[in-house]
Amino acid sequence: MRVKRYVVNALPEAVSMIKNELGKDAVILNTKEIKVGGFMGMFRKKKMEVIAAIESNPSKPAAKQLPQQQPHAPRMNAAIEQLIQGAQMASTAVLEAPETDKQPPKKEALEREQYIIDEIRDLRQMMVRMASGSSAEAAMTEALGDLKRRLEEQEMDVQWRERLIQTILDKQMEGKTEFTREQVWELASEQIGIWLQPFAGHGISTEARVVHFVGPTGVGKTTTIAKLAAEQTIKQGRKVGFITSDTYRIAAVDQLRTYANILNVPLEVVFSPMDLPKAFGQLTGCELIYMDTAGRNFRSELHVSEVNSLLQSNEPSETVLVLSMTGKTKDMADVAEHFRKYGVSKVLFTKLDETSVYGAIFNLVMCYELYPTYLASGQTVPDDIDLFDIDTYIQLLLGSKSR
Ligand SMILES: Nc1nc2c(ncn2[C@@H]2O[C@H](COP(=O)(O)OP(=O)(O)O)[C@@H](O)[C@H]2O)c(=O)[nH]1
Ligand SMILES: [Mg+2]
Repeated sequence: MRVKRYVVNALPEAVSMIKNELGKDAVILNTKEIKVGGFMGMFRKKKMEVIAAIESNPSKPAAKQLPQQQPHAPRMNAAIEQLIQGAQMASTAVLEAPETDKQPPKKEALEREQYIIDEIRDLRQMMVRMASGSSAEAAMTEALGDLKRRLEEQEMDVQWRERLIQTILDKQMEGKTEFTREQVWELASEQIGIWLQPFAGHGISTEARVVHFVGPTGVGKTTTIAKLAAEQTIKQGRKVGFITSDTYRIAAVDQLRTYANILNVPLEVVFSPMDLPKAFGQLTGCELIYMDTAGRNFRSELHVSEVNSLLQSNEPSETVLVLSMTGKTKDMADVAEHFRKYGVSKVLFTKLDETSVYGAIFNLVMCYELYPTYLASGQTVPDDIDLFDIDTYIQLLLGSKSR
């Protein structure tokens, strides 16, 4: 029989040392609290002395026999069993030993037995906690993996994706979270909500008498104007007027004129900024004027500055950049960047019905500090438009929290 003494801080520490050095068949014969070090009897540290033994023909150390990938739990259980065995042996040995001078008295032996039983109970609890912790961690890792994939699919910028994941990991470290997919989704939506909050809920200013709509060709400016005008005239009972400077395409004026006729709204056509004062003069009776502009190659700053010259007015006014969700990310970013330079801060996204990828909204809002006003999701005038709402948007972005 080979016997070895270990001095450790706590029992679990000894268990792994014993298993490595003496193998899985080793048993713990005795444990006791001791004090070591110090100076003249002071500053001594509490330690634990563990005596373990193995039969003379021991099996190989357990750690080497176990495959590398073996999960923790079975090894833990083996360790618990071993400890119980060891403790039983130790306590039986102590109890059955004749009471010679060298043996501890019976009372002490009983106390020691109780001590060992308590230790084992603590150890078992600790191991159960560790085992359940590792399965929760696996669930967390899976949920975070799902979230990462979702955000990638949604084309959320990588820097924001990483920040979001980090925030969730931090929460996990603080122990403030469970590890389910639902919980991870909730944390993600809470954080995205915090980021978007400063930009949401503004809509188009009710103070503005003139609202200009700018943006690339075909994004849906004219259709959007018709939708908003219908809402203002029919539901709010306000007097609305239209101005269009989109004279590049013959059909463009006709398109707005058709809506103007349906809604019974006056329309003025301007060919240059010089025509603007006259047009405003014609619309003095209107509480609200929507101005349609021609879509140009707004990836070029020159065209942006050109349209900007049309937007001058002495009235309280606001300019809304219209972007289609079917546009390419890089093109949308270029347009947003150019218009941002000219002070345009409101944005309206169209054609949400033609995509299932919504990250661009978040990216543009955060990157250029744009205020999302409305989301349009269809060709039907006036129904297919809604005020931007954070919760609805986050729901689109993150999708269902259950698989
Ligand atoms: N699917 C879809 N089509 C839209 C939406 N908004 C506008 N459109 C369509 O996009 C096309 C271009 O719209 P238009 O208003 O003329 O764009 P503009 O050139 O920016 O004025 C038209 O066929 C519209 O019906 C939308 O939210 N969803
Ligand atoms: Mg148009």
